[in-house]
Formats: sequence, C-alpha cells, structure tokens
Amino acid sequence: MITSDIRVDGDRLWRSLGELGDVGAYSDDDTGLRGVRRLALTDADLAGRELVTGWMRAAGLTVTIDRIGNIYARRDGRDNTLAPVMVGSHIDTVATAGRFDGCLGVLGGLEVVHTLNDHGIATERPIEVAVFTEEEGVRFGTDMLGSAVAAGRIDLADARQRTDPDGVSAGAELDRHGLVGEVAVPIRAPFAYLECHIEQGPILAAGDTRIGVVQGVQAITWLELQITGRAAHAGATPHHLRRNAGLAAALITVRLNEMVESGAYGAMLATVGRQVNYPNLINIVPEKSLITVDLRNPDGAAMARAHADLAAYLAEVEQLAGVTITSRTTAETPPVVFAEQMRDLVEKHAANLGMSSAPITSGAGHDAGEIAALCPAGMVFVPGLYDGISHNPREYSTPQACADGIDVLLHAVLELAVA
Ligand code: HGY
Ligand code: MN
Ligand code: MN
Ligand code: MN
Repeated sequence: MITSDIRVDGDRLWRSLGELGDVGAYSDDDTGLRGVRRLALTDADLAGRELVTGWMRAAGLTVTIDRIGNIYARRDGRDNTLAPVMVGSHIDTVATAGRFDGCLGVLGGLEVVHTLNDHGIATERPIEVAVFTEEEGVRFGTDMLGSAVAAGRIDLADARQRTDPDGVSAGAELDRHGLVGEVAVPIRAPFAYLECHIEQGPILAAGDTRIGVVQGVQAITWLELQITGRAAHAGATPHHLRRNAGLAAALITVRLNEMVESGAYGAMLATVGRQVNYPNLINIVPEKSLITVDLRNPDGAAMARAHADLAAYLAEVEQLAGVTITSRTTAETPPVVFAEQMRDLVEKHAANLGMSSAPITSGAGHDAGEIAALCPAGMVFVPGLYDGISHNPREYSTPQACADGIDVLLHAVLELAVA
C-alpha cells in the first residue's frame, strides 16, 4: 500500500459537518440564515457530544472522558504503551456560529480514523481524537477552559467554579450531565498534537492559498469591568452631578479604539463585545454598566504595556465620570509559537499533496495553544469564504477546502504515528 496516494472521503466529512451543524441550529431572524448555537455544557452541546461519540464508537474507537468533560476517542496502535498522536478541537460554539469552527478539527480527526480503517492501515502509535470542553469561553467566561485544564494551566477546582451569566457553575453542569470522567487531569502528554481549523479571517482566501501553516497563536486577555455610578433622573440631574456608568463604558470603548489606531501597541486588537447597562431605561442615568474587553496581540511585551495603560486610564475614567470600576481578568494567555518540527511537517505534507501553503499566525485562540504546553503541537488552517467571516452564521468553507485540510492532517498523522 503506497500510503502517499490515499485521500480522505470528502463527501463523508462534509455530510458529518452538516449533520452536526443541525444540532443546535436556529434561524437567524434578521438575516434568515441558519446559525448554530451549542454553548458549552448546554443540552445542545450534550446532543452534539452524543452524536459525535456515537460516530466514534461506530468507528471502533474507545471513548474516555476526563474530569472536565474532555472526550478522548482512541484508535489502538501496534504498541499501546506509546503516547498517542492526538488530533481534535472543540464542538461547543458561540451563540451565533456556523458549522465549521472547531467541528472541522474534530470531525476531520474522525475522518482520518475512517480513512485508516478503510485502508486497513495499522499505526505504531495509538491515535486519539479529542473534543475539548468550553473552547469558546462564551458561557463560563474563559476560553480554552477544557484544554487549559487538560494541560494543567488551570486547576480543575478553579475551572469547576467558573459561572455563566445566570450564576450556574461549570461544575454543576458537568455533574448534571454526568460528564465527570475517569481520566485524571492534567492528562498524560500526547506524543504530538495536530488541529485543523478554519482560519476565521481573510488572509488565506485573499492570497488564494489552500493551506495555512500556523506559526502560533497571539496573546489573549479577557477583562470583565463592573462600573458603578448612581441612577439619577435624566432630566433633573445637572451634568456635573452625574455619576454616569454608561458614559464611563463609552469612554473606555473609545480609548481602546484610540490605543489600537495609535499603533503604539503593535498589531493589537480590542473588542468590547458585551455591554449591559442597568437599569437600562431611557430616562435614567445608568447606575451600572458591565462591559467585557477582549485584547489580542502577537507581541507579549506590547500586550503588557496595553494592560498597564488601560489600568491607568480606568483610574482616570473613575474621576471623569464619577464612578468606581472593578476589573476582573477572566482569561489571559501569552503568545504561543508552535514547534518548528510541527510547522515543517504541515508545510511538507501540503507540498507533497500539491497544495499551496503560507505561514500564518492565528488571530483566534485554539486548543492547540494549550496542548502545546504538553507536547509539540501544530495547526493546519483552511480558508473560508466571505472574507473568512466566523462567529457569524455566514461562516462557510468549501467541501474541497475541508478535504484539503484533512488530507494534510491525515498524512502528517501517518508520519507521526507510523514512526
Ligand atoms: O476567542 C477565541 O479566539 C476562540 O474562538 N475561543
Ligand atoms: Mn474554534
Ligand atoms: Mn471560535
Ligand atoms: Mn478558538
């Protein structure tokens, strides 16, 4: 068997992406688009997990779960004492998702297993397909929560007590769903980890490039700012007597935009994604405002400067708007550079398959960024359409692009697992 000739079954992969995409599907009223909403540890996420683990068992994999609900589906190798080659990603989604973010990495990993099974290929090392809990972080406030616990960066007890906006803890949800598995965390280090993911941005498509050789992941900081002023009559309260939490939130948002546009913090990006005013009524000066701040920066030193300058500005805003501000860091990860051997592996197999490739740094956070603390990790990016838009029901990639990415994954895994 000349393994270099084998290819994945792109139709089977595409069908599975569609079927999983039906779990938690909703119709977006404004656009009429079908989106996916499968927030971590919700019933929709559970339904998605059941569908995927059913497929895993049908493919002959042994499914285990760790203490934070991460799934590991194992295909035995000839020597099962060896650490496995791990592939995977996540199937939890944001609230306005498409069908590809995370799911391509999980279902693509399963497609690698199907293809090896179809061709009766045995590998020296076992292969594991992983599904990490709460990668998105949009429910319990910390992204890559499951893979961070698997890699030992976040303590299990700390992770379990993270709560969602309704005050429900991750631990209570894990217990409710019976997802506290037998695998201890941190997990035993895999031999290597590879994740295929849509780029979620415009770069590959703009360059008509089929494969992104991911160099690493940029730094991420998430802050939750609780701003407290005083509710007062919008008509009878003189301007200078106001303690306006809404004004403070707006000042912070504008300052973040100025920081990005100044260029003084490198290629920093800043997003105030969530803003909740209280009492949120037209004729009352806002008493409270909760805003979230998402900072991204490929340069750790520039990110540190941004942290310091933002903290100094918050103190200024307290004076300007007559409010008090408490800032809670809910996620903070440094820039990650993937192992050179993994980057070279992805580049080599893209070339062997006749696919154009280009180096790219990931704008989004990924589980690979966490597992890189345990073993050599790498990522394969595929382009999306519509400027690679993501975290939006318009997220879309093509059957060919998905098959390309998983063909590269297949051959990289074969090289790692056969060795
Ligand atoms: O926020 C992120 O980058 C990822 O989608 N969780
Ligand atoms: Mn993702
Ligand atoms: Mn995402
Ligand atoms: Mn991600």
